Amino acid sequence: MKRKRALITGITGQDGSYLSEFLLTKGYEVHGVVRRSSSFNTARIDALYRDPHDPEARLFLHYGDLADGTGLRRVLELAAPDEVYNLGAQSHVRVSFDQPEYTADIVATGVLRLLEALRDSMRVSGRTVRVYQAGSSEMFGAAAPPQHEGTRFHPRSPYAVAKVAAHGYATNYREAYGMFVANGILFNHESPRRGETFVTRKITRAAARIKLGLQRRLFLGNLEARRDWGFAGDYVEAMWAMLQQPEPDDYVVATGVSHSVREFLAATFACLDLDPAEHVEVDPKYFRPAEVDHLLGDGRKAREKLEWSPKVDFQALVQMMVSYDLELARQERTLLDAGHRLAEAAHGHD
Ligand code: NAP
Ligand code: G4F
Repeated sequence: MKRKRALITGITGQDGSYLSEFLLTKGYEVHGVVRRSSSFNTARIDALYRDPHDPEARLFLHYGDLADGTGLRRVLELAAPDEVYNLGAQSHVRVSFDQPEYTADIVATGVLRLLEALRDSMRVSGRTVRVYQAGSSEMFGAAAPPQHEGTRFHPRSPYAVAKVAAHGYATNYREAYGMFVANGILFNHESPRRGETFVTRKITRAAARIKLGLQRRLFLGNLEARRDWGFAGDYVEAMWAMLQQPEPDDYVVATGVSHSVREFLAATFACLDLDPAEHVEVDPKYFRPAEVDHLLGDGRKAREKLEWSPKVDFQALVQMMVSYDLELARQERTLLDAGHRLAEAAHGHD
């Protein structure tokens, strides 16, 4: 039987790495769009990569950017995917207030570029391609919890506004051209691979470094915001399941449990027997011009139609991230201590 081929934008990100792993395990040939950068940006997928000359290689990377429609068309031609997962984004909400135009270009117009490229490529090739669009619970913004597929969007940041536009484009291409485009509305999902400036990873990384004497203080913003936090490894399975359905649709993916940033902080510090009061300070620099106070997902539709439910709960997620960051901190400590010993030895020879 012919191998299925998937193309992933944002393959170097948190979700892209878990999704690649998942699809490779399922027997897919996986193609990924990688941005050119002055230093390597593939750390999260390096373990999956094999030289393309290896006949066993099933992961292929292509330079591309959601800002560059011509390049996307070329990648589509080369990869000839059955499924496209559009995960690429400037995904940091706070940064979107500093770079609103860029965020809109990648998060909203980037989707339009991809859908247009796909529409043409399907017409020319006669093949059908299924598309996953990475929507976000941020689109709900100020809407009262719990939020579900029918909840009205009330976006509170340039990022969220752009995701609402992207959601609209995806729905429009479904209705106008009959394209199979599924909108995932995913609530926050984290992991040891989470970017270091999102609040969960910022906390687990800092706590581990504090424990090993590598830093003393942690500065955070709003501690009262509540999020429905799940594990990224679970959530990518829901993305795939959406593209295996007979019809494209919209799905909320969430745990149905929310915690405050303060609770995440307390759970993390408790794992390491540390007291947040001794180390954590609030710095208004991290407040947002408009905050999203409470995200809590009602994921009944995904449970029923996709038969998806999360396997990792809040406490297990915190523990997983703390364990990983503690190991990283240990490595950092070891290097630092070895450096000190070398410096002392060198002094001894002065
Ligand atoms: P992430 O770790 O920030 O990864 C974003 C990915 O997008 C990276 O591979 C990044 O490449 C790539 N990218 C950035 N700008 C691009 C551009 N101009 N063209 C092509 N690719 C570009 O995000 P994530 O947490 O994996 O999230 C994946 C997707 O789900 C995003 O669309 C995000 O907005 C959405 N989402 C995430 C969550 C969550 O809680 N994680 C929840 C809901 C929705 P570099 O590695 O080169 O930077
Ligand atoms: O971890 P965050 O930056 O994630 P946020 O804003 O919820 O966005 C993430 O989840 C969305 C899904 O709902 C995704 F679409 C999006 O791409 C991204 O993955 O912030 C979580 C909360 C916020 O209320 C923020 O104000 O934590 C609060 N917070 C408090 N101190 C902080 C900090 N956030 C960050 N990043 N850094 C702080 O120091």
